[in-house]
Amino acid sequence: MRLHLHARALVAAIFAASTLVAAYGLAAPNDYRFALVQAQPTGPGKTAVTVRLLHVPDNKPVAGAVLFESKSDMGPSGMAEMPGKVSPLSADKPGLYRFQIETGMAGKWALNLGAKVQGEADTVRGSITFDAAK
Ligand SMILES: [Cu+2]
Repeated sequence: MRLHLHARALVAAIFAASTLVAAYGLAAPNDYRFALVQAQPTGPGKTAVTVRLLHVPDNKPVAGAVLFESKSDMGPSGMAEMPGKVSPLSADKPGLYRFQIETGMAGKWALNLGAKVQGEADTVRGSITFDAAK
């Protein structure tokens, strides 16, 4: 009898765990979106860029993502070969991510990002466009 109860509890636990995995497994990297919050000149040829990472289905900001890849170039101005050095800055709110970018030329720039999000196996990728002043 005891063994029987334990077996049932174990089956229930396994079922609950697999349901949980299935639920999380449904989240896909394209459920996420990067959005520009602010691009602010911080000196000659320098721009501080703040982005928000959103979970699109519920429109909630995603905190604690690890943005392990950040590259900037002038692709939106037809100069994809012109890079800008990107350095991470600390952001003051959960779900916001900030970068200092060496934008040596005024115009439209792209910031291409790759992130690891909690509970998401695949890398989340996205790109935003921002304006850099001279
Ligand atoms: Cu350029």
